[in-house]
Amino acid sequence: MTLARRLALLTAAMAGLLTCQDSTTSHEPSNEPPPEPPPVSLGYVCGRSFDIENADSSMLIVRFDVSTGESGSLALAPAPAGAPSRTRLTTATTGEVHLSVDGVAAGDAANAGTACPPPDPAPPEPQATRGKWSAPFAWPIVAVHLHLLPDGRVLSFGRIGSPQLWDPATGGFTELPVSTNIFCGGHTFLADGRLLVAGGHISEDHGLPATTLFNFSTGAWTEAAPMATGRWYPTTTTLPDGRVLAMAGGDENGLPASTPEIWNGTSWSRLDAADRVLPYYPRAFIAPNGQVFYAGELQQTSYLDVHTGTWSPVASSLYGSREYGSALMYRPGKVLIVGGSNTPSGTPTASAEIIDLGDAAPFWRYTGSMASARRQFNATLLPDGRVVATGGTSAPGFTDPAGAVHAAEAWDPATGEWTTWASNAVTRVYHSTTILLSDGRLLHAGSGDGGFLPRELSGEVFSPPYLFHGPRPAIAAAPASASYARRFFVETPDAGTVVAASWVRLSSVTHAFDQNQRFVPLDLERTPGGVTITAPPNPNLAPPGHYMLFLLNGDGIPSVAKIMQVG
Ligand SMILES: [Cu+2]
Repeated sequence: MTLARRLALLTAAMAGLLTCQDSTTSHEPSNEPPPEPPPVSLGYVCGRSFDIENADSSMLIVRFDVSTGESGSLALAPAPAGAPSRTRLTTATTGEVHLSVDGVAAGDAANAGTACPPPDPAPPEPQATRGKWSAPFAWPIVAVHLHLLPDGRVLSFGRIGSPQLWDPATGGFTELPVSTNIFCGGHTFLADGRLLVAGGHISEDHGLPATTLFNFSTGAWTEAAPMATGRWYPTTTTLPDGRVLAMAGGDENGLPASTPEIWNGTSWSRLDAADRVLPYYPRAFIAPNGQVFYAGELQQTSYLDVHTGTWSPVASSLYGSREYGSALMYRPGKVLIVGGSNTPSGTPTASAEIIDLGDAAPFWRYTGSMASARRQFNATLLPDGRVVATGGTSAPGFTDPAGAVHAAEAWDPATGEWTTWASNAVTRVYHSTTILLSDGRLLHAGSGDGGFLPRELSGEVFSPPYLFHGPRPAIAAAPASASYARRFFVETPDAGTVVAASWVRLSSVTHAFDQNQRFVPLDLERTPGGVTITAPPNPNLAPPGHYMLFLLNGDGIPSVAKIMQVG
């Protein structure tokens, strides 16, 4: 302790004594000197980043409070001999940071608002702004139906040939023969991670009533009790209680399968009250109120209450019908519909609309338009909650490859704007598919096996720009499962710089619509050695099943995901 510090303490103690002599209250003078300031220093770096130095030879836990209300705690590494340790803190919000250790102030630093220099002094490579496509690589079948399994592998099937399992880690394929023709079925993942395929192919517009289950842990297909009617081009939706709704499609006789059915785990029951003819592959999502939201392709969007079988109108979308457009729920209760054609095989649109089902009176409004009009394309969620459009055609007609769009485009919900990214090599239109892989890349495959198109026996992998922006945060450990409204701890060596976390439900896509994907932002608190995440309060926001857990740092760079079972 310095002499000045000792004198200051002595003066303070004497002042305390003098005060107490005149006092009739019980304020006893404290013989304890005020605690020494922790051996910690805080300095602003740039952006929302600060450096914290620890001069102590043992690990220290510090608490940080940002003037915006954000707070958390961090573990500071012990100081190596002769120099303090340094830990980077990136705040999620912009404000002054106050540090403390065991309630003792340890420093303040304002956010000076300085822009961070680019991570590399060299001019940025084009992939840092536009991303990068791999060369096409052989795929044994046309991947008309594409799914990310709970173990991170990829299942695909099409019209010709057996289903194929692809392991992104090795690039190897495994054939998985199935006895039912599940081409043109609808599919979604059950709460336990098995894939349910409803229906299948007899001929054009004529569907099978089959129920086919795929177990990723055994690689086995099994037949379960069939539906009451055949379905060709139906949609299946995993309900908040783990049951599955099957809607629409063509039946065995080529007539509309207008009565929805519900799978309870062993058998189907008809929802007669909900009888309604809908176009193929309805774009359906679980809404925050627990009902099924029908977002198209019809212009009139509506809720289906599966408990009563009642349809109720929500709002009419603005553009019109969106045949072979895409749709997704980009946040719980927020839906994007994009592209498609207002008349059958008509000229496609580049426009996109959004609705927030959390509004008192939800309504559709336009967001930014894509650079290219598209139909027969895919819209896919990224770990940061943006949406990428891939493939499709801008030409009128059912699937004219002359209008093929090769550029990927990314939509940012924060701005409503689309950004054009790099172009892939292969024309992928009708029967093209795209999914998010657990390493944050996209797999784009399929096209053909219909529509008088070439059979594209290949896949391409897209690395979005965020994979060229510097080191990725890592997940050292995360629980295998999570329960609603409960907290769970995710261990990461990058706790100081992780500012966001998300769940992305596994993809199960065909015909321009993913019946399973969904994006759920997660609340996180930085805690020593990791982050503590609070799961959403109920299954309406995240229906039971498997999700990729991503951590994202302050530069928007995602970790490799850990796949968790939510329920
Ligand atoms: Cu088809």
